[in-house]
Formats: sequence, C-alpha cells, structure tokens
Amino acid sequence: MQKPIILSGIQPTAKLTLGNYLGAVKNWVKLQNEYLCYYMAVDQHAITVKQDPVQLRQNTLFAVATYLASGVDPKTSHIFVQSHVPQHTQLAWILNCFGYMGELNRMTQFKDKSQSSGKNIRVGLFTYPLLMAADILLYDTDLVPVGDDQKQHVELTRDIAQRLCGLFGDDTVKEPKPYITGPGARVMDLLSPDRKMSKSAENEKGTIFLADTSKQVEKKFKQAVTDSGTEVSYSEDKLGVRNLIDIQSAITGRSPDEIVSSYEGKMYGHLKVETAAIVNEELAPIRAETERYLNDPGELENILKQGAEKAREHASKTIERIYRKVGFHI
Ligand code: AQP
Repeated sequence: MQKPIILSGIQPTAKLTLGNYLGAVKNWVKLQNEYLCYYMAVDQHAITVKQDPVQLRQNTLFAVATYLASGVDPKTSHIFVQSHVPQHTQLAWILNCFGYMGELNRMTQFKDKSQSSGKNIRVGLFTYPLLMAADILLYDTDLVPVGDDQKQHVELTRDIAQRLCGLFGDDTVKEPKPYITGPGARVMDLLSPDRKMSKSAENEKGTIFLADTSKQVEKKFKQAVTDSGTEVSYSEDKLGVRNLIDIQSAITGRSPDEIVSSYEGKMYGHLKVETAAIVNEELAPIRAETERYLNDPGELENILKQGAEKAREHASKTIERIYRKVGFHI
C-alpha cells in the first residue's frame, strides 16, 4: 500500500537557522519511514524578496546539504530544488486564476513582510501563498508539517482544493491537512524572544545559524535576553528563559518540567552555558557533514537530479490531470 505523502520546504533566503532545524528538518528525519516525503529547497519563494543570485545558489546547495547531513535519506525521501520542477509555476498560474484577492489580503505573512520591503513591494510577495498551494497540491499531499505561523497557508490550500473539486470533480486535487509538530515548533529570537528566530532578522546576534562556529553559538547564547529575575522557571512572562528551555527540550526530548527541576538553585548563566553546549553537541556533526557534502558537488548534484526526476514524475501527472479539468487542449 502507498504510504501517505508529506511535503515540506525551506526558503534558501540565507543559511538555515536553528529554528529551521528544530522546527522542520529534525522532524522531517523522523517522518521519512512512515511517509513518502518530498523535501524541497524553495528557491522560487526566495525571490519574492531581494536576493543576490550568487548567494541564492550557494544557500540553495547549503539547504540541501543540511537536509542530507541531518539524516534525510535520499533513498527513501525525494530531495529536490523547486525550480528544477517546472510544474510548480505551471500550477501556480492556474491557482492565480482561482484564488481570490480577499483570501490573499488576509495572509499575515504578507502584511509582516511587505512592511520591510519599502515602497516597491513585489507582486510575488502577495501571490506566493498560491505558489505554496501549488507546491502542496502537485504531489497529492496528505500532510504538510507546519509551525503555527504556516497554518494559514495550509488552510488557504484546503479552501482552494475544495473550490477546484467543487468545480471540476472530487478527483481534481487532494485536500491536504496540516501536521503540527511538537516541542521546538517555534524557536524564538535570542535577543527579542517575542519574535520567532528568523534567517533574515535585522540583528544576526539573535539568530543561531547552522553554519555558526561553536564559539559563535556560545557567544550568542551568553548574550541571550532573559529578564531581571534569577530563578529558572517555565512561564509566559519569562519568554527568553522559556525559549532556552524549549530549545533544550526539542533537542534532548526531556520535558520542560524536568529541565526546570534540574536548575534548582542555579542561575540563568548555567542555563545559557548548558543550552549552548547542548546545541553545539547536536549541531557539530551536522556542520561537519554539511561541509563534506558541499565539498563534493558531484554527489550533491546527483542526488538533486534524481530527486527532481522523481518529483517531475509525480508532478507531471497532476498537471496533466488539472490541465484537462480546466479545459486546456493537451
Ligand atoms: N524560528 C522557527 N522556529 C520553528 N520553526 C521555524 N521555521 C522557520 N523558522 C522557525 C520552519 O522552517 C520551515 C521553513 O521556513 P522558511 O525558512 O521557508 O520560512 P520562514 O518560516 O518564513 O522562516 P524565516 O527564517 O523567518 O524566513 P525568511 O527570513 O527567509 O523570511 C517552516 O516549516 C517553518 O515553520
């Protein structure tokens, strides 16, 4: 029997962060035995904001190397670059013709990101949820692993799927469901713990990049914002402390309560130093393996070629089906 299909991707707008790793890639590894997984580097989403072409290409390879180094297995999962599969933009155009302005106006990510885009806001930044819907619908995806902030995109995809099936029949596209991941679903910025850790944050000192050295990681955790108290506890009014506990919990699998009780009588300084050590222990082998892949472009290109072939195989069938349904002559 065919396994249920999972699809996920990361924008290579910069080198990946601890947030991307704990919120996405680490979970991808756990999902790959139970599901048939399509994991992408979504370079077409990345150009909705300004990119340096040389950096974009490097960041795309870095993302893919990180997936592999973290344990995503190219023998069981399909790893590919979005722009290698032209069906994504083919379906995105169709969805542009079936999505509504009102739906896109409600997307909170557009509101957030357009504020930092100056006055020339790219049209793609407004319509990219439809490209994301195309990404999902192309593979007859059952489940999309998402953090809280991405739930809205899956909801939009479900609405559009229902609309298409209503117009053209139930077999037009498959309606996906969000798959909300556990602890680590939201890693916060170390300097502004009320905001999620982001690749493109203005101040890089609040973000742990997977390419950071151990020393850089230690320094960033040392400077992490906590609060004026001293006692380690897990509560809504101690966002900085809570974030460090969540990071430890996502890596070690220990519950926040267990972690808090191990800090009885200790200060914030201990929590910061030990969180940095736990993060470094997790990331050091991934960092080394990522480097190894990047130094062997032949192997990486081979994996990407095979991944794209598998992805195109599925995507071309879906696009042909939808082309027929909407009335294109093929
Ligand atoms: N801080 C985070 N905590 C948990 N999960 C996170 N993800 C991203 N940041 C965190 C998860 O990573 C996947 C892909 O995200 P993305 O990089 O494509 O887009 P994003 O969520 O908009 O991340 P950034 O870093 O803030 O993007 P930029 O700076 O490029 O705009 C998703 O599964 C997401 O939940």
